[in-house]
Amino acid sequence: MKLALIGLPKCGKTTVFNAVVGTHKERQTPAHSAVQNIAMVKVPDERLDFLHSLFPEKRCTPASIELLELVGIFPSPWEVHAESATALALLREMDLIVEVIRTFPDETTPHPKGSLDPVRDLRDMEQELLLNDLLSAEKRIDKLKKAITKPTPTQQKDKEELEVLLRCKEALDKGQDVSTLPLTTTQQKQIKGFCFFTEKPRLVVVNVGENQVNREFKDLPTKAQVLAFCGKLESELLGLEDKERAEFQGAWGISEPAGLRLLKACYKTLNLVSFYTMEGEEIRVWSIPRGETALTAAGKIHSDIARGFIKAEVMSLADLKTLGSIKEVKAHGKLHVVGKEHIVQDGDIITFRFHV
Ligand SMILES: Nc1nc2c(ncn2[C@@H]2O[C@H](COP(=O)(O)OP(=O)(O)OP(=O)(O)O)[C@@H](O)[C@H]2O)c(=O)[nH]1
Ligand SMILES: [Mg+2]
Repeated sequence: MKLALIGLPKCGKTTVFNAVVGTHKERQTPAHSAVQNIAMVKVPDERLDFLHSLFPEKRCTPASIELLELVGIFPSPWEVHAESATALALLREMDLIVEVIRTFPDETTPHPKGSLDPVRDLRDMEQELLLNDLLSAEKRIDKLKKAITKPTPTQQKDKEELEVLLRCKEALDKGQDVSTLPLTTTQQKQIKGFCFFTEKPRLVVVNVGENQVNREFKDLPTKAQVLAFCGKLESELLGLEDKERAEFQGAWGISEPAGLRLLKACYKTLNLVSFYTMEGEEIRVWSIPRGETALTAAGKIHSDIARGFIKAEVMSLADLKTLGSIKEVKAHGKLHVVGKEHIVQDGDIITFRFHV
């Protein structure tokens, strides 16, 4: 899973990045100048820790997320980055976009627009994403309009693609996201290659000042989940020892570290469920979209497991926790044998039986 932090210059993207990643060794050296920071973040998972406590001899593999901080996506009169085009191309590859906006005052680093206005900044950012989608759609529409006048082997396909792109353009012209369009699966496939920004799940992070730590932002013009935290405080928090950190959190009224809140919000926004496997020497967590079947889960691990799927044995992590051991789970009839159609629940522990 890949996420990118985007925002206006000096809105605190690096500070938010540090608050999520800490100073850990997961940091990597960016391959592009359009990427300011990049890291693989291990997702903290209490359920995985619990399974590991039952089977300490097994290797434990947590989920990880690739987090990027992109530079200069938003061309504006005061700052145009040469890397904008690369940053936009990279942003198209992301599973989720995190929009960072700033409300912290800082006289030494003034807001590039001269004042603090989160509603304006979010609107501008959304507008920029939307305009970029409109440009991509229009470019292709022009090409297709010419192409369909000639009797080519792809004429029919081109006509259908043009039809769906015209609908996207119509929505974008009205300021609506592509994600709001009711499209058939075929139509979704037809526009998949464009990786429209307004089709991607988004999260908003308000980087607040030290005097606004528990402020909520309910009036922002977005349907996305909004998280507010003070990036600067949160990154300082990560540098502390456990005891000190707990005191610090308590004193500031921070219930959960920002990094963890952000990761949880990502899972929620992407509508993912986690399931666990404990085969062989390894305990591992996997994610698939909510509502998917055991067959999809099998395919997530290996195409062979999906191809040769016979059945799956499923228990819930909650039952294992309550009953204390797999033996007790079995004794209470809580280990279920299911077929391909089983809808995977968050916290399922699955053993796949397959034959290839
Ligand atoms: N007081 C305060 N200052 C902050 C906060 N977050 C960031 N800053 C300061 O604002 C300045 C810019 O923060 P960065 O995190 O570098 O912002 P950025 O968006 O990564 O900046 P660029 O990548 O250069 O565009 C730094 O001097 C930070 O110390 C905050 O929550 N409170
Ligand atoms: Mg930065």
